[in-house]
Amino acid sequence: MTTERTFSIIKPDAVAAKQTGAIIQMILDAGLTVKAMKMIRLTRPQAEGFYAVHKERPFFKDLVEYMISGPVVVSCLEGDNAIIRYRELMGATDPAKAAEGTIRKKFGKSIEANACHGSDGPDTAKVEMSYFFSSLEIVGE
Ligand code: DGI
Repeated sequence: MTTERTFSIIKPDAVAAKQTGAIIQMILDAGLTVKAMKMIRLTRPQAEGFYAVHKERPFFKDLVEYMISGPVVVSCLEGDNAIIRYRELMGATDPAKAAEGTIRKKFGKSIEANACHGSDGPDTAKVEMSYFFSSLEIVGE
């Protein structure tokens, strides 16, 4: 087993629906540890930069509008194989296709307003954590 860190966003729909606490509890119950956490409101350039990989996709403009529509809760999570384990806990991108017991099945409203984000690999996890957190803000660094 490898201890890893991953980056999470509780997205605007879930924060607005007062689901932040329930989602954090699901993360903790899954055995992941929170190493850093804060609530922020993304600016347009921050959201565009974060999702730059999708900038040619037809849904990019809507995705950015949605991500800046309200506060989000960003965090660094740690645990054995944290990246894949958090992806499994989130469920499929489209909540309609997400497995029972996943965050997106429980709280996702649509393929866009899907409650949470989690890094998809070790390289993106590093980039995404440093996009939002300095090492001073991460417990144990
Ligand atoms: O890593 P994921 O969040 O599961 O999925 P992703 O990296 O493929 O896409 C990033 C986000 O973009 C996703 O959480 C929601 C949005 N998205 C992805 N595919 C579609 C989409 N939004 C719309 N409206 N339509 C899509 O097909």
